[in-house]
Amino acid sequence: MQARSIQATSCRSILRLRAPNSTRARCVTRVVATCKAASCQWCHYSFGYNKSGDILSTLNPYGKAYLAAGRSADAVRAIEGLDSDGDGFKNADEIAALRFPGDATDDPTKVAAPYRVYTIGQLKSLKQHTQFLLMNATKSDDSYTQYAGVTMENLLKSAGMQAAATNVKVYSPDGFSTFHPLDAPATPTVGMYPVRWTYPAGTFWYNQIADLALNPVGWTDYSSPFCAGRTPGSPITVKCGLKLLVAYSRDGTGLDVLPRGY
Ligand SMILES: [Ca+2]
Ligand SMILES: [Ca+2]
Repeated sequence: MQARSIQATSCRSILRLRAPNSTRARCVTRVVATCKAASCQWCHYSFGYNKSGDILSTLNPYGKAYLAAGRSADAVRAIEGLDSDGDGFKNADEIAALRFPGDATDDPTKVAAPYRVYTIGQLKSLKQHTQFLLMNATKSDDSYTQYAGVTMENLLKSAGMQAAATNVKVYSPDGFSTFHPLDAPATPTVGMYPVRWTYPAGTFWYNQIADLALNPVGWTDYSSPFCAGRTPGSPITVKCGLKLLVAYSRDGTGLDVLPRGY
């Protein structure tokens, strides 16, 4: 399992580096003064969801070289001997070392931070947490859904979080990231989700206009079996409260994982 996970990390990194918008995850760290909300804004403040703007401004040197070479598997090979970011290491050597060939501050001499890989079985051996909530999305449908997993707080405790730790940053395989303070600041901001926090209890709302099962232009999926028996306006009770959760199942079904080999 661990070996496969390492392989997966490698492939995902290569894919991320091959993507023209590969700078998102790294740049949010370095331009945090500009992109305060999330890494989405690194591309979309200059290249919008409506595809307007200057997409070249979102590319790092490796992305620009990849674009110039034709954005293909052949393009990756064509530029592998270049040192796109000018840090003294060829692109291929950086990719092989799981470093970033478009980031001059990152190179194969850097030592990876300590990490721990969890299997699903190991996650299930930790204290479990289940919560039903409205998944309120911006670019896809909303849904009432029940998730099961481990709270981020308990996962970090299990992993041996350092006492001096103040926050975590969660990366998705495509490079997006979210920042989470361990504790809520004195003045929380919109969109900030602390780790050690119980979120306000929700209410179950139902509207036929919103129901995708009844209205093709609706926006809410009520198909979860955990919606059964709930009445509009009824409070949603979650044992131990809503938490920041590392979930592995949704409505009783395992969440998607990368296929073998990725
Ligand atoms: Ca380089
Ligand atoms: Ca580099």
